[in-house]
This record gives sequence, structure tokens and C-alpha cells, in this order.
Amino acid sequence: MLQKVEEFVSYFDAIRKRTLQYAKVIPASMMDWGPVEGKFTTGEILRHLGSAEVMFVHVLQHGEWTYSGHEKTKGATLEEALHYMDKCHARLKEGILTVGDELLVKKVPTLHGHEVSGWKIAMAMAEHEMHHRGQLSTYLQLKGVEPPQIFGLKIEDVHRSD
Ligand code: NI
Repeated sequence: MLQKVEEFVSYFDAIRKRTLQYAKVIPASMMDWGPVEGKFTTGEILRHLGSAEVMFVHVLQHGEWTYSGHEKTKGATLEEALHYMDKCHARLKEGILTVGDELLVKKVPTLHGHEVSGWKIAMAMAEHEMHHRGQLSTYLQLKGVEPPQIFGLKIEDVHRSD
């Protein structure tokens, strides 16, 4: 179990670093592309991940859910979208560290209205990021771009047990 909020910050930092490995190989031509009309484009996923961090830190700090959107004005090009993500990530870290260890145990409302401990919201944020990182990986493969390996190895590198 996480005891210190700093441990969560470094855990989530590592998750974000791995997400950025996927983001950095996105070709410019993919930013406005999505596999299905009306669903996230690649650029929207990146901007959504940034805005979601701000949403999560806001509920952890202030107990209310607000979301600022993922429009192109937040970063149309890959470089701009990455910059937006960096800004949101810094805001998240600052907010979490400001609340301190209390963040893990304080009661926070879920989107469904009941209360949970803050660490569950923090874990939900991590799961949310992983969900969209997998989506990015799929988008890349659909466009013929080889995504990075999440931990640097392929499953074929693990000894086959049969
Ligand atoms: Ni999402």
C-alpha cells in the first residue's frame, strides 16, 4: 500500500513517461485521425490525458468534478499537445504535493456521488491513463506504426512454459 503521497507521484510519473514514449512516435498526419467518426482522434487522446489530470487533481483538492475539454485549441500539433500534457502533469504534481499524505485517506466523491478514499481516485487516474495508452498503441498499429514495447521487451522474450 502507498504510505506517502510522494510515492504515488513517482509511480504516476513513471506511467506518464511510458505514455510519452507512445506519444512521441505519433506521425503528424495522425493527430486528427481516429478509427471511427465521432470517437477520439489521436490528438484528442493526448489532450484528454492532460485535461483528465487536471480533472483528477481538482477533485482530490476541492471535491468537485470539472473537465476542461480536449479541443484542438489546447494543442493542435504533436509538439503543442505534448506541451499541454507537460503543463497539466506539472499542475497535477503540484496539487497532489500541496494536499500531502492526507490525499490518500481524505474522502472524495466519485462521479457517481458516493465517497471513497483519495487513494482510490489516484488509482483510477492511473487506470485511466493506462486505458488510453493502450488505445494509442492500437491507433499506431492501425496506421502501420510500430508502437514501443511497454517495458522494453516483447512477450516472446519471456521463456515459454507450455
Ligand atoms: Ni478517458
